[in-house]
Amino acid sequence: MLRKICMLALLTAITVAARAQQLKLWYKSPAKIWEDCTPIGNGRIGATPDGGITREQIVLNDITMWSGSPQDADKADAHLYLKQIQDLLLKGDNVAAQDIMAQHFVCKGPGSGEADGKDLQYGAYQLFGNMNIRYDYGTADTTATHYTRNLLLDSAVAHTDFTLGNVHYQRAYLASFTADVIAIHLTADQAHKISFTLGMDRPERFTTVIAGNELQMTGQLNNGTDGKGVQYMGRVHIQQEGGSLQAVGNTLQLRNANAATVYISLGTSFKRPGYKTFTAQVLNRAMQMDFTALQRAHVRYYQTLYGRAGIDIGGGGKDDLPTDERLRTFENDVNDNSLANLYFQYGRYLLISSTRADILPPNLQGLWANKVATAWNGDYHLDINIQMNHWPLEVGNLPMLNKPFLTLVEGLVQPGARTAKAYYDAPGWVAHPITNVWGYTSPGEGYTWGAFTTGSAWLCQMLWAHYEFTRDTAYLRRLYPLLKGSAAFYLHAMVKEPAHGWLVTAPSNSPENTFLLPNGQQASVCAGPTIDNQILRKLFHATIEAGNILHTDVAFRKQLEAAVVQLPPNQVGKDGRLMEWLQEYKEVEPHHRHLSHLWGLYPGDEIAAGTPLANAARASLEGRGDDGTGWSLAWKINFWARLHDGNRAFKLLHRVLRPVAVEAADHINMRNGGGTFNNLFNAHPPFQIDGNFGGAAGIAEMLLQSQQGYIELLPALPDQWKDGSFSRLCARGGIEVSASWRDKVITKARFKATTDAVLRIKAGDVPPGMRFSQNGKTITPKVSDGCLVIALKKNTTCELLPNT
Ligand code: FUC
Repeated sequence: MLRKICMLALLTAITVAARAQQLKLWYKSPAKIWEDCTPIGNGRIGATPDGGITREQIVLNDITMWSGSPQDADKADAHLYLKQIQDLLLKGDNVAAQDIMAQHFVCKGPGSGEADGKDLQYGAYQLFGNMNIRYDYGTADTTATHYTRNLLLDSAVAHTDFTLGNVHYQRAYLASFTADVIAIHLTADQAHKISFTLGMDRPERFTTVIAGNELQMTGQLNNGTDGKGVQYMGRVHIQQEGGSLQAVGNTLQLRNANAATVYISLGTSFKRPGYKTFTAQVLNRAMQMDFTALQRAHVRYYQTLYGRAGIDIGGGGKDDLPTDERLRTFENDVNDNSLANLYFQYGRYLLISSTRADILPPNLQGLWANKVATAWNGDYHLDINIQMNHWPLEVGNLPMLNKPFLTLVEGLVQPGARTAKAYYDAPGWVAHPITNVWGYTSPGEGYTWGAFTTGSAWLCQMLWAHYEFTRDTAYLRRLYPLLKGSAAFYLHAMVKEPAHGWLVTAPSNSPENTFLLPNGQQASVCAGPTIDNQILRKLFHATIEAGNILHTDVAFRKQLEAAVVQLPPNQVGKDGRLMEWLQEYKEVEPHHRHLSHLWGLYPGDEIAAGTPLANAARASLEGRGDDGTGWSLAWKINFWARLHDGNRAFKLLHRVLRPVAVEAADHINMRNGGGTFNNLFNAHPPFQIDGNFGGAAGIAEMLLQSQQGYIELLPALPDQWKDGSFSRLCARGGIEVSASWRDKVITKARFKATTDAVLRIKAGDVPPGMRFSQNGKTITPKVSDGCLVIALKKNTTCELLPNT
């Protein structure tokens, strides 16, 4: 009985701890720049209201709002030059190899247009449009008091509240997960006080009309050939209580209403030729519901995702400070533990809000863009960015959000097979460092960065991670052809390097980095950069394991087994650092933002804490320093967590949360200056969402790891996080883990199997004086290889409890 009570108390403590928080972003004044605005989104459409008092701008987004079109950017006879390039690289004449590459081994045509591809076939993700609202308070004095603006993470609803002339006004904004519209609800605590004029526009390519009571915006983006690209339509309806509504020019004007709801329906022709009917149907259906019903359904659905995991770093926090002030305070005073809770859940919130089954994965800005020419075309970069966007997904218990990513990668197989033939005369499929929604797989337009060859294998590793976490064999069956096609490509495309007989990729880059050849010349193209070797080891092992599980392709597996041992091993240089290239080159920029050669430490798993290679990785990290762009800082949190250095990981988290100046919004900084905008969007700068996701993943990595075949509890806990708990983070092997700790020592934990699983816990992470319990009975785990081992059937749990 007592045990049962203990168990109940444990369960309650863990879930309550995670739920007790009211996590929100909040501010005392309207947004001054777009990066102050609170983002809402339902995975397909979204908005960023600025909360203006007399004028409000609400940027609207649709994740399919892409210019450009499918294209064949492959140079069909590139493979004729491959051997020559490879020979030169293996001889050490990288510069001569590059000269040939500049002509023959880049894409055909302008590619991404040096990150300015809006009017090219490459295209760009862009804003849908702006909704502009002019409020009329019937008074010249529009000074507001008691102003607040917030975004509630528990409900995915944003608000603006203020008092003006003794009237209290409230606006609520949501991007409904269930009704698929954006809705804004406006109320006042006195009758007849809601008056506004509402219009829509965008910087180019749009027409607005009023049809009946409906404001419509339509247009067509450039496809980069004849101008006839993606078509779009936005529809806006206002449902009012009292007052009068009329069309004035191309705007809707509401006068003296008691309350109003603005319903916004957005759609494009991207994979939806019937977008006009779709937007009408969605709008009509949504308007059957009043705002309260709409909000209730929205919140209920959202919480089924959001509520799947949480953390609660105890020891206080400054939740009562407005978020912008809070960031500034945290810069000099790290005693704000609940900021980590907020940042972790904000990452999960952004992920839930920016991707949705079978549409598209979050792009460089997730779902939120306020320009037509988004930085780097707002595309999908395969040399860190799209992968980082998915890092918190598995550990953060949102595995279902993996689908759009899988669909995007599946779309690369066909064009990637054409690219594989054209450049390497190889079977299978390959993609280079950038892609878009049109299946771009060709190399980039510049060989210094565009020759990176294993971005597509890295995609496979990410998709394989979903299997590692879930053990879902139906999923594995769908994934397997992708793995096989990718492995087949590299198997064929690699060559033997002469010094050791290792199998290497050639040509390739260590992403975006440049080195000095022994003769002092600078080069970027190389053979067998460390990252390629690490990624391919993982890809080959994963493909072998997958083939094994699915009982298929014995002969192919044998080939992979023979090849995988011929990949170059990780090498340590004279200076003790892990080598980034096959040779010990000096890098041109020692603090370069990419840390590609540490891939094997994170997200890979071949470098484990406490090993000599981990020391080399540490030396490399020390060499690169603790500054960087937003995503680079976020990556470093994960690296330090994997090295089990919690305090250093915390230092990097602190860096990620460094407030950036307003000017950072419009300037690209490639070297350092990463940090966070007022709305907690990560700053590369400019805004780039990968750092948000990398940061959230890093926090989880500090609390739980499972990449070495066993669970590590609190592997990198900083001194700052003395007490706390987390709930339902996921470990590989289909296990949800919840735990509490005090004075940095585990006090209780719970493990739930989401499939038939073998729970393996690092024995050293279980403090003395604790026991395992299942169904109220103490159980004794087996001990094997330094782990405590317990078999768990699907949907069963076991607990780790204090002995008394
Ligand atoms: C890679 C990075 C840049 C930037 C871009 C979108 O090229 O090297 O820093 O994040 O992607």
